[in-house]
Amino acid sequence: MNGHGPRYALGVTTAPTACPVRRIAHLDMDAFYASCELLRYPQLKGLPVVIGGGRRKEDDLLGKLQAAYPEGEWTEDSFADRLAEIPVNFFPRIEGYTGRGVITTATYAARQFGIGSAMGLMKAAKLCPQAILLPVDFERYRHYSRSFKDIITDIAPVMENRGVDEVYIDFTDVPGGQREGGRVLARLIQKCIFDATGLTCSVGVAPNKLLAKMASEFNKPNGISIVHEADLRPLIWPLACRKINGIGPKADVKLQSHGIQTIGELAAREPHWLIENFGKSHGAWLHAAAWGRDERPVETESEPVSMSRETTFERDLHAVRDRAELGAVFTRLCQQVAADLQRKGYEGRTIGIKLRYDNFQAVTRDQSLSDYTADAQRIRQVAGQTLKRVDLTRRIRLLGVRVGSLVKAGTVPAQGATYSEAIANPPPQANDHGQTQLLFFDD
Ligand code: TTP
Ligand code: MG
Ligand code: MG
Repeated sequence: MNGHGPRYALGVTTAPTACPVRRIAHLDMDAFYASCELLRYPQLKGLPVVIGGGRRKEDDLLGKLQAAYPEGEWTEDSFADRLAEIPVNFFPRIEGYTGRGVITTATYAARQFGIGSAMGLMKAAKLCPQAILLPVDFERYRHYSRSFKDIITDIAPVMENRGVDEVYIDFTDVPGGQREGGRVLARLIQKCIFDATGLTCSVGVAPNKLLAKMASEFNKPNGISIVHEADLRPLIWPLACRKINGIGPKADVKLQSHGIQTIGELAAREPHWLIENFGKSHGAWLHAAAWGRDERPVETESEPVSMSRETTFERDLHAVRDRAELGAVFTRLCQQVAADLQRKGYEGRTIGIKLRYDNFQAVTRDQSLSDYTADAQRIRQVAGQTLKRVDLTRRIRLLGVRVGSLVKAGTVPAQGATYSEAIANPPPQANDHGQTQLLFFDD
């Protein structure tokens, strides 16, 4: 599994455009964590699957397979490549679950049984004992999160991150962004994300963020809904007030105590009444929201401050025993970061590595150069130096390469001395890991 993507500093804000018509999209991935899992276990498609809880002893799939097939058909080495072949009946079921774990999400098949996010696993076990239970793997979801967002910004650059599986996108000035109210561009983005990742998402396009966020839920999963101002009365007003992003359970209880159930009922209240009862700013906001008014801009992040690539191994690797494999992965990560930098037109002068050990402890090391680079070999060489400063006697779960202190390529004059970093940086500290220290540096 690979992860990559630029890191951004907060900054630039885009102001809403008066003309052409403002079209804002909200895109949300469908059953996100579960869909990421189904990419590696396609045999579970269409089945009730829930994601939650920690890794349990009884979830040891390889152990179960080896016990069932003692002829040595299933080995640790080939396991990662054969996940799609694991028979469905080997997957752990939720039945009999005891503990306090909660569900992060469930497939749409599981939702038919009334299972959903934030529900206790024990309750879910009662609703649908045959549901398959998989543990969470945040690194995997972060990887796909970065992938789908990169695809979006390649097509429509004004994107605001709203968490792991959703974004706002300003369609207003994007070619095709106005066609069919945004449907054409929404369809293109859906297709590009699906082609690249195999994941589906739902998109709502509307005059502003508030309405777009509601619209993206109208046709889940894998749907598109287009909302115009004129749709307010028929489409939005019949909805419960809770559908407005910003009206939480408490505010809803209070609204209900005043006999306000739907957004239409909220819209019918006089603004001064709302202000009297809910305070000046909240009351005014409630009124504006009920009338579908929202001027908030789509806030992009400014220039990336770093770009990185990382990979989580399907089995933990050892610096000496898996040296060739690790060396090859390391080189590939450097090449990928270099390609990312070149594609996006950046160079960096801080080169770093990240390691996560088998006990999940993570370490990072970096080194700064006196000049800027986007060259794979150079990144590899400097990243290799930083590896001397970490413990390589322990098994490694994840390896990452990062280039930071970025500038737009070509904006810094070339330096005469290439290796003056030897002066700028103290030599790597003494390494007491003996035989492993030459790893990666001599190939
Ligand atoms: P959501 O977008 O709310 O849900 P979803 O993507 O699973 O399903 P939908 O098709 O309805 O959009 O959340 C995104 C991910 O965030 C979800 O896959 C898991 C995680 N999450 C939690 O861990 N806990 C929660 O309570 C919720 C709501 C989500
Ligand atoms: Mg989602
Ligand atoms: Mg979401």
